[in-house]
Amino acid sequence: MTEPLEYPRPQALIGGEWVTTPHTLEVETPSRGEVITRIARCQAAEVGAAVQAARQAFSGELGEWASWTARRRSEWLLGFAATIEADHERLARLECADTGKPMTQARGDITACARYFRFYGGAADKLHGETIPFENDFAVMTLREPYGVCAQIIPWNYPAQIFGRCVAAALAAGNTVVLKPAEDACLSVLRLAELAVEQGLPAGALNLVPGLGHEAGAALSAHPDIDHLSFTGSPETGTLVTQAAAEHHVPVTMELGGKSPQLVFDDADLDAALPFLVRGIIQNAGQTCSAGSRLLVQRSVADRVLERLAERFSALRCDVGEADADCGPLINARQKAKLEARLEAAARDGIRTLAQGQMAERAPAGGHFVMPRVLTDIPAGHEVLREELFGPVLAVQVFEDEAEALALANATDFGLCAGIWTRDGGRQLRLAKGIRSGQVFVNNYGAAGGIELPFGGVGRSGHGREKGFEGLRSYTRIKTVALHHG
Ligand code: TXE
Repeated sequence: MTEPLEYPRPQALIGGEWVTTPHTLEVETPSRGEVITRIARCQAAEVGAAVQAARQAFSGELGEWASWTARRRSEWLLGFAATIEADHERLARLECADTGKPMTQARGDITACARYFRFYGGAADKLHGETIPFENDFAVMTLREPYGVCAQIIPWNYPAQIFGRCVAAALAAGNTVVLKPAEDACLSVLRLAELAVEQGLPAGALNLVPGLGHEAGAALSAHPDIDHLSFTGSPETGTLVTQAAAEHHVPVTMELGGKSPQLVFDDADLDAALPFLVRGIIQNAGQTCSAGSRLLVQRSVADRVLERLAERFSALRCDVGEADADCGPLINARQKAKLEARLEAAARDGIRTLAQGQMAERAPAGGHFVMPRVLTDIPAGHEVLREELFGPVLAVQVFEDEAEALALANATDFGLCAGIWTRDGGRQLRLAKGIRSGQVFVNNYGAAGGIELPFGGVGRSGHGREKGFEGLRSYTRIKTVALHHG
């Protein structure tokens, strides 16, 4: 028998203390649509206190964070990776209950979270500036300094992974953090913060202000005393956050989603490609910024690919996260209603559902499920080709040749990822260079999440890079010191 799941406290973490807020918010499990616990509802007052604590921790007035050397930070982060691994199953169960994602995916997310702490722990004491040859009577160096107080606003689709990506990098570089997790899913993040406190992270280094976007999120992005802001979410909210940060000239990193294509040519290894075409869009029920939501397939191979895709999609089963089926629910009723309205409009416009999955037998009712599906016969420029649907919906287009494939791939305001399936080496390189996006995968998709690989978008997908060493650098700024020694 599985033990009952213990939920984290419905509080905020401010200056090393767990703080109760006047109001709290309900947390619903998307798998059943039932309330399972509550979280704190921070507002401007708590956000202000958290920023102040982070500032004091950075300047040395609070706790001992400011005195920690890079090596000490490295040791703490490496130790924290092990702590996450030791709490792996509980964290995965929280992530599964909170987001509805299948247990296997939730476990993978916690493993990735631990890997971020290990990667950035290993990198913390290897980050350095340079010396620059200049005139003979000068010594010039660059110092790579932390920004100071980093504000981080993160979404609900990968709470633990994005926590790892942002928090581990910011702390490794010596910053302090005020993080606003998403109201729709943040239980794993709260548990991670509990573990960080237990493991002796100095007061104020990490502060957590759960709450609503237009309250806690807006207060944090508009706060005059933050030094850097990292946001992951929708382009619309990204614009609001950017505008608020611009008031105080705060640099921002924006990770805003995508409409990423996978291109399949007639010389592709279809056996290798098919699992990636399916997984690329059903993972996390399609609620993944880097989802491969468009399939561009060469006409000469289109029938064969579509037939095999239809077989696979028809065999997909949806169920509650704990049942570990192929696909879980969407995060909430609002996202489900939005997607269903778009699918109904698509059907009215003559778009055909080639195949779709089904609910598993005996799956409990009440969850926010939308069946994974493949759409074909899509008029050029239709909304389902342009907008991020954020559901398990693959939109198919057929192309004749490489030039048309490239034009279709780039016919989007987004530019986050792309997959290219072909054995032709010249074409691999031409397309990798020609596609407008932050990541390109050749004969794979996603590189297994590659936490070491810089990640970020162009255009409406945002700007700035997280993950990998590039992500660590982006939590620092360069100071140039020119020393005239005569
Ligand atoms: O996103 P929001 P939502 C996309 C996806 C999805 C759509 C809407 O297409 O369908 O966004 O999702 C906080 N000031 N992505 O409404 O609003 C909010 O509390 C400051 C892509 O959930 O962008 C949460 O913590 N913050 C994506 C975070 O912003 C505000 C992941 C994201 O919420 C705020 C999620 C405000 N005024 C959604 N309003 C990806 N890139 O992976 C909200 N927030």
